[in-house]
Amino acid sequence: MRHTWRWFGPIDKVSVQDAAQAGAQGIVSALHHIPTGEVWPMDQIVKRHEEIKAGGLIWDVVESVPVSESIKTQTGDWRSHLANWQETLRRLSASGIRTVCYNFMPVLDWTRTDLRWTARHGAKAMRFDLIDFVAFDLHLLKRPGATEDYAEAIREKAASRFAEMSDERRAGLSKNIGAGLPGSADGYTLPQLLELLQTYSGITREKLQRHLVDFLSEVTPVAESVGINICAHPDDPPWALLGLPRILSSEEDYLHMLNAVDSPANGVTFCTGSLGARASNDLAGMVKRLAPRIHFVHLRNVHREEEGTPCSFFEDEHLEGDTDMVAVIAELLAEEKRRKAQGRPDHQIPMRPDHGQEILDDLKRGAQPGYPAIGRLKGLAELRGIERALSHSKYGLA
Ligand code: DNO
Repeated sequence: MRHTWRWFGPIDKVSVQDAAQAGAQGIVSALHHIPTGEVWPMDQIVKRHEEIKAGGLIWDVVESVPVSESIKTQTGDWRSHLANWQETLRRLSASGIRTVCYNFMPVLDWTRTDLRWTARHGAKAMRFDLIDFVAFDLHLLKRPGATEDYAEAIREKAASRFAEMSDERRAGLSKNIGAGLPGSADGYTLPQLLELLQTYSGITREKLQRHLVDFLSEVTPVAESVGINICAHPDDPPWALLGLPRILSSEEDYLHMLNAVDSPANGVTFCTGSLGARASNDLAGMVKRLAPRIHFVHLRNVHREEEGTPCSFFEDEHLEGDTDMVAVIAELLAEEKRRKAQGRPDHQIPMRPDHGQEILDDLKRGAQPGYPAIGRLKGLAELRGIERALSHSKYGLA
């Protein structure tokens, strides 16, 4: 695998050089300052390449070129946004990029209720608390129709949780959920969020799935012609939120999108952290079955705190939690071997240690939530260790 590391650009408190010291071979980045829907200016793309080179690495993967809400709902300027997305692909290809990640989650990108929850030994981890989330939906956002989405027992728990919550916690919850986490396209105030939810009122799961297929039918031929692999990130968490449909949460969802636009360029960002929050997802099996179309991998582990879906979960250490990381990596290595035998130019699959708990000096650095230096370094080191052992010529799988 190619070991990559997410860098948010010059604002990131963890530098490219830090990433190189941590063992990364390449960088994952995006032009987060360009408004969603616009074409990425070539000079800005070139500048980002140069910033990364100055730190001693190269820009391998783009995460993400955001897909606008207009494209997802097929309203307003969506056709020009689509043309801009295609043009951005052409420009990225001209600059040497071969892998572009995106997601198709309506309104909210990845969602957590706690950004710095205290885990073992005082480490800080991200967490999703189902009851807090429902309390937010029912009592802070006050989304019309929300009551029908939850069973009575959950509503009762949420009501008493909300009653006990301090004003500070209430404000923090709204910020964590509405304002967008690092890498999300946009952040919203509660009234803006409610308004945006309205724009999805007629959009069922099936309709959103059709819109994804329409999007892919337009962008995949361009990706293919310029030698880029595009790869859809799963929903995080992998279930419907705030009454919005989510359509990339399971193997079945992925098979639907891959079969609908059956080109090798149309692929998957396999994020074990996102998919792992859904107990019915068999991650190693999914890697095995989706393998030829996996273009990018996020390795992260979650610990599900209760049975069933949806559930509360927290982001565990990379080798702890509910995902069998050894099994996942073994399947990925098997795929790399197959690709090599087939002569595929993309036989080395880019992966990044996704997120990390804040530990040691991370607790003082104040990096982007989920993206500390040492917590990720530790994750990368552990994951690399598994890879090295499994591919050892004498003691490994080979
Ligand atoms: C969180 C990330 C997401 C991801 C986007 C991809 O850490 O995995 O922000 O980058 O959903 O488009």
